[in-house]
Order: sequence, then structure tokens, then C-alpha cells
Amino acid sequence: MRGELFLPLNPFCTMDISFSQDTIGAIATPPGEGGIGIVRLSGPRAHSICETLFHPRYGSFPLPSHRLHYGWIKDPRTRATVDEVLVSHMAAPRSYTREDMVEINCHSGYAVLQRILELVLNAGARLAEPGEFTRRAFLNGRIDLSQAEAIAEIIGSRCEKGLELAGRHLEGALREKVHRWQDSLLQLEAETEAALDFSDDLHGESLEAAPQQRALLEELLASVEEAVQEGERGRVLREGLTLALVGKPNAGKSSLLNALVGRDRAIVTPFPGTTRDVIEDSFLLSGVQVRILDTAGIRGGPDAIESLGIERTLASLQQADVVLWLLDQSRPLDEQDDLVHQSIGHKAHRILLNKRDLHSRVTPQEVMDRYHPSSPPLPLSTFHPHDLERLRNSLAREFLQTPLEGFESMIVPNLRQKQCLKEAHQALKGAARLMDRKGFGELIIVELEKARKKLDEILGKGEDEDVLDRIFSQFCIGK
Ligand SMILES: Nc1nc2c(ncn2[C@@H]2O[C@H](COP(=O)(O)OP(=O)(O)OP(=O)(O)O)[C@@H](O)[C@H]2O)c(=O)[nH]1
Ligand SMILES: [Mg+2]
Repeated sequence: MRGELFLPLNPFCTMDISFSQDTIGAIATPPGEGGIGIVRLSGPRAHSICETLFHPRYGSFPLPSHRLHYGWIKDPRTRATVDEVLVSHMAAPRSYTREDMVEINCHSGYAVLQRILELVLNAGARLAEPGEFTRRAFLNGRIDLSQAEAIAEIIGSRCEKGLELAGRHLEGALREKVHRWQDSLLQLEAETEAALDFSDDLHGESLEAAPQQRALLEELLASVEEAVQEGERGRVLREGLTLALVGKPNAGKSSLLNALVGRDRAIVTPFPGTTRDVIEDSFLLSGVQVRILDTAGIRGGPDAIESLGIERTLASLQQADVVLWLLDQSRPLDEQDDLVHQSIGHKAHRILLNKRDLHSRVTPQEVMDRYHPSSPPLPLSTFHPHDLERLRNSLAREFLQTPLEGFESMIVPNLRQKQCLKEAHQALKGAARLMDRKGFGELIIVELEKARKKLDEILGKGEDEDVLDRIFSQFCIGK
């Protein structure tokens, strides 16, 4: 991560400062040939390890921090030149990990990157674990866990909306919200404790919660609930929408897949039973990633290979958020269509009446009468760009309008964060129930503390090693 993403020391961060003793190294760029590859180092020996192999063209060691230095990497044993490079040194604590860091920008090729990494390891660095640079940034208090997760999301992001959400989390939007909730919780706890002390002075006569405390708790409950709802409503913005194309053989499923993704992804022939396996691709819809699954046509009594394909079709059906059921309006409805209808069951689906350019043998009314779908079928032809545009608009309207409502100010917690929020909400509800009765001050405090602990976990405070291992293992080596 470069200077523009550097965040100042965070005065609110309560995590342990635990600078590591060992120095780690890894290739930070993806494998393959390219203009630039980077080997990065972090830890107390980063600078001295660099000194053993880097020969600056200008100046000498110690290298000034936060500058780029031009020179060569040479094998310290043979003095042979390995590559011409630019090296940056970022002295602790103003670095990604808050430790001393060195990044060697060399040419990107498999052998050259491996060679430089080997020299770095020979000089005393240890190969970094996946996500270890970011884990150190977290452990050293530069970022909280929600920001670390945001970094993984930015790297894995394939669509504009998901990227925007992750960017907001990296800036600390969720942390700010959590801190605001915690401030209110602390205030509530302090007031409840003060009321308890006061009731002690009255020789045990307990007091009812003041109306303003109840109102503050209600506000908190509503705000946490809203964030949980956002997590549910905005799930597709984060994870994308999965569509499955199903229908009887030859209905035009593969043609529709090709038309939506804009390339010849699946084989299309006039013969029923062409697609045997599930074919997956993706496209963007209003800035959201849509994963689309083309499946084998469903029909009864097929051969063994085809029935394996149909089994996979049924599995894809289950995975999908929405099923697009293609009917061929140039052929009358038949028992194969009924079989597809049965397979879809109660899954959310839309019916498309394909091949509207041909003579019609099925009317939308017939489809309504036979299958009673929740919305009328959409006639289209996969050959007509205008129809495809209409389909895209209708999908965006139906499945993305709600998730995108108020997008600019949305936080959209991920699954882990949402779980913490739900548990915090549960504890707050417990506190509210107790507040409505008289004399439970101490128990109210227990519930409020429970909620505060759950909110802490969102930022990674108090999370156990297993959770951290799981999160950071999803990163690549070198991040
Ligand atoms: N006239 C017309 N033909 C179409 C249309 N869409 C697809 N087809 C044709 O229908 C035939 C079958 O298309 P596919 O896309 O292979 O159908 P499928 O549903 O994937 O078929 P299976 O893989 O066998 O289940 C091909 O000859 C396509 O060119 C359309 O809108 N109009
Ligand atoms: Mg097909």
C-alpha cells in the first residue's frame, strides 16, 4: 500500500502494540511476466537485509526514508548483478505495517522475483504467511479488523459497487459508526451506575430508568438494527447476484448467456441437449457483479450423460438467487415445461418467453393460466439487442433497486460483522426489557457490557486467534 493510503496513528485504537521480532519477506505482485514486480520486507532487519544486496547508484546507507532509490540488486556471494531496481525504504512507524519496510521494485519475471526473494531469505528474512503484512498492520494498531477485511475485499472486488463499499470500510466508516454506538453505550452504563449508587444512598430503594436513558437505548437499538438490515439488503452488492438459466432443451439458454456476457461462451446448436454441464460466466448490471449459470436443458428419460447434467442443473438452481426460466414460444407448452416448473419449485424465478421473432405458439396468458407465476412472462428474442436491454433493465429494477437504495451512505457489514451486530442487538434488547422493570440496574449493566464486547469484536478487539487466522489466511502471500 502506498503513501496516499497511509493513515495517521489512530488515537482511538485500543489494540495491543506488538511489533514483531522477525523480519518477513514475500513477492507482493502476482506471478507472471510484467513491467514491474515487487519483493517486500517488513520487520526490524528490513533495512539491514536490503543493505546486503542493494547497491544504490547515488548516496549510501542508511537510505533516507520515504524516498525511491535507484540501483542494482547483486548476489552478495558472487557479486553478480541480478536486476536494475528502484528500492523504497519506509521507516517505522510510517509504513503499511508500522514496522521498518523495504520494497524492491524489479522487473517482473518468475526467475528474477524468485532470485531476489531467495537472496532476501538467505540474508535472514522469513517467508511471510498469507496476509501477514496486513496482520501486522492490524496487530500494530494501524488498522482495525474491519479495515483489514476491506483490504481483502478491495483486492477481490470485481465490480464498482463492491469496490465503493470496501473503500468506505477502509476509510474507517464502520469503525466510526461502532465508536459512536460505543460512546452511547458508555454514557448509558455510566448513568445506570450513577442511578445504582444513588439508590444505595436511598438504602436500597431502586429507581426506574430515566426516560432519556430509555430513549437513548431505543435510538441505539434502531441504529444497530438498521445496520443489520443493510447487511441483508446489500448482500448482493458485496457478493454479487447469481442467476441460473433453466428451461427445456433448445429453449435458447446458451444463446441468452452468450448475449448477456457479450461473447461466445457456450456452444449453441439447433439440436436439443447441446449443453451437458453447467457453464459459468459473469457480467455487470448497474455496477453490480452478476454471476450467470447456463445449465443443461431439463427433460425426462434422457441418456446417462444428460441425466448427470440435469443433476447439476438442479444443484445450480439451488445456488442461484434468482432463476430465469426460458420458454420457447415457437413450440406449444408441454410436459417438459411442466417438469422444469416442478424442478423450480418455490425458488424465486422470472419467466422469459423466448424466440418472439418466430410464429407464436404460446401466449403470455396461457403461461399465466398454466403456471401462475407472480409476474407476467417477458417476451424476448435473444437475437434482438433491444429485448436484451429491456431484460437488463427489468432485472436491475427488480433485484437491485432495493439493495441500491441510499447506497451513498450505506455501510453494509459483511457476514462476520453482521453476526456481531445481531448479538449486540440481542443484548441491547435484553437491557431494554430490564429497563422496563424496576430494580435491575446491575443486570442492565451486564447486558450493555455484553453489547459493547460484541461491537469490539467487529473491530477485532478480543477476537480469538482462530478468527484472525481464518480472516488473514484468505489474503495472498505478500499482502
Ligand atoms: N429464432 C430464434 N432462435 C433462437 C433464439 N434464441 C436461440 N435460438 C436458437 O435456438 C437454438 C437452441 O439454442 P441454444 O441457445 O443452444 O438453446 P439451449 O436452451 O441452450 O439448448 P440446450 O443446451 O440443448 O438445452 C439455436 O439454434 C439458437 O440459434 C431466438 O430468440 N430466436
Ligand atoms: Mg445450451
